[in-house]
Amino acid sequence: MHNPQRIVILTGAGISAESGVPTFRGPDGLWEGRRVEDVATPQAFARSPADVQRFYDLRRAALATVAPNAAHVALAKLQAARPGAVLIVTQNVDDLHERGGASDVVHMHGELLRALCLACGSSSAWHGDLGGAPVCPSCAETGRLRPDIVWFGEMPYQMARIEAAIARCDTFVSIGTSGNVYPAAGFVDLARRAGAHTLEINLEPSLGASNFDEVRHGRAGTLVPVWVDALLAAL
Ligand code: BJW
Repeated sequence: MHNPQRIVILTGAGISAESGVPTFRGPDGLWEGRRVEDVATPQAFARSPADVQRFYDLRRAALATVAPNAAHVALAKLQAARPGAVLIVTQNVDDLHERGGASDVVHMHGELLRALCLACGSSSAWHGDLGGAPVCPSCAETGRLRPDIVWFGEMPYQMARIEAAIARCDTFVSIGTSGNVYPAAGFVDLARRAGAHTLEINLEPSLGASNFDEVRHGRAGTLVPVWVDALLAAL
């Protein structure tokens, strides 16, 4: 791993934890006693749209109160130092990679700050609440906007681009994800098949930790800058 040319970095909720964004499966990972698997589904939205809109309205509002941490900033520094060589694929729906300075981020599970119109299919930047039946900025229909988030059973975004990048990467790094959710949890296997060096950086061993060539366990805000600085020093 002295001079990697093509790096794919997968991030999960753990990278934003030190910014104050709760993870999904940690001790604070329940929302009013419900698991994310019971709220983040098209079925839950069809059953109780107001409830699900409130879940996301609260998280969207909370996003304005948090800031990127040292791990987000370090990954942005790596991307800037190696233009075109580093793809960040995040499962997170927050915008902390972008606010940390990253330029090329794939949000495979969507974005809190976008709304998807069920009438016309367009995705629009959205910073306010979605509860209360707002109007779609594209087609002017009322009450047809939902969070532009990938729920269980829905296809994650940009899978072709992600899989192509992993198939030709020489380094794959997974940061702050528990390995519970597919297809992201399977990316390490694709990377190994491509012959890449695989590294996990996580607070504790993830479900798939044994599939990585190298594991570093601890806080992302500490370990990610150390990894990035060592990589940049070796160039
Ligand atoms: C730190 C830290 C610090 C803390 N420093 N680390 C049976 C078997 C296999 C698959 C399936 C199955 N049944 C159904 C499926 C498929 C399903 C799935 O995987 N279900 C599982 C529950 C089994 N997946 C889907 O439905 C996906 N779509 C799909 O598969 O489409 C078909 C397809 C076919 C073929 C190819 C491609 C696709 C869609 C998944 C949508 C996930 N959506 C969510 C919610 C929406 C977003 C939102 O509301 O915010 O996305 S679920 C939730 O989990 C969220 C996250 O992005 C995702 C992953 O969570 P993450 O990031 O790993 O967070 P945590 O909390 O689990 O872990 C945090 C980690 O950080 C922990 O390990 C901590 O230790 C660590 N940590 N502090 C470093 N300071």
